[in-house]
Amino acid sequence: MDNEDEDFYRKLPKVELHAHLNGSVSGQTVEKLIGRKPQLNVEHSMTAIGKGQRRTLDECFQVFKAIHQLVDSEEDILMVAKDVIREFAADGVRYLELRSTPREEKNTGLTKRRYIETVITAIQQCKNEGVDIDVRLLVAIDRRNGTEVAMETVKLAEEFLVSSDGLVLGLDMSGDPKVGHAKDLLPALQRAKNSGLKLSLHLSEVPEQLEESGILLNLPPDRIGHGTFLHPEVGGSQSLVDKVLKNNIPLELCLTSNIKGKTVPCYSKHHFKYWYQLGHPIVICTDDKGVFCTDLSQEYQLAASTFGLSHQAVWKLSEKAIDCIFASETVKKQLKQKWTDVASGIA
Ligand code: 6MZ
Repeated sequence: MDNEDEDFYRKLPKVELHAHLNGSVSGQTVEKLIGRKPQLNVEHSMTAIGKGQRRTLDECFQVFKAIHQLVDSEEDILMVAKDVIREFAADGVRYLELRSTPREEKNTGLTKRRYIETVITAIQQCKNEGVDIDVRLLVAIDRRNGTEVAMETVKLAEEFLVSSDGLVLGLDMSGDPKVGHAKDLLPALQRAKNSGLKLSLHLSEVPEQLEESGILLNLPPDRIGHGTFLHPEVGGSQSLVDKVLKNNIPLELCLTSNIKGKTVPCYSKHHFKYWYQLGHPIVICTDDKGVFCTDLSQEYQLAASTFGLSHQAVWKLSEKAIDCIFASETVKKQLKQKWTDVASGIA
């Protein structure tokens, strides 16, 4: 990428809708965490997958384990969340929906409630410091933790939906797609939907999830994470695609994550192409910018160079992402104005 091109992607105002907090921790923040906990013997190579490297999805989940060891107190979460928010802002992201799985840690006295409160504090502090980004939170369910934990998480998320002044907007379902079955989580997801939490569900991230995806699409979710194996060309089915189209459910697409996690063989085979050609709403996202050593500007640039998109087409893609956010129509309007101001050189 030449300098002028790099400048375009950096300055492009962007919306990030699929970012796991602990997967977004940068190398610099990891260094600070390691400094706080040298006794853990965690090395930087255990928390990120560098340029040219690829791992299986199973191995990616080992990486999250190492990061979770390093991030286990309120103090850590506050630092991590603030660093991540500032980094997204510096990359030109103007609206960010972070997602994170609340954890409790006996050693440090961390509770799931304090976990969520601490991320909210980080968001508020960044706002007070004038960081130019609107940040919201989705509370995540890790599918491997089963029915009861999922229900508990939904109840907690419901409380914050009411009390967080619009900062907590919805629920994410993620975690190792090969562990557990989403059927067990349906009552919790249904309850979340009924109480007004927006749903973003990881769907068809691996080929084995066909049946499960059919069930989850009947909810239906408000957005889909990945959806790699939904379409017939990769072993999905037309009926799954039809469900997505009928409900006009946007897909969050994370190119580098899928390549490095080996669920997609190369950039040109990414399902971006399938959905883009259909004109279906898609949003380019990073997934885990720290773990996969990327940022959103780079992801837009990769999509453009792989699929031959002009700057104008890229701009349109980033602007259309505003329609897919979970915040209110008023926020959408404000963001659209921001995009217009940047385009006309005002901002
Ligand atoms: C599924 C993923 C993921 O919640 O501790 N996570 N789940 N597929 C992926 N594709 C690579 N990447 C991240 O952030 C880390 C957690 O996010 C989920 C996993 O549950 C992981 O433990 P938080 O902030």
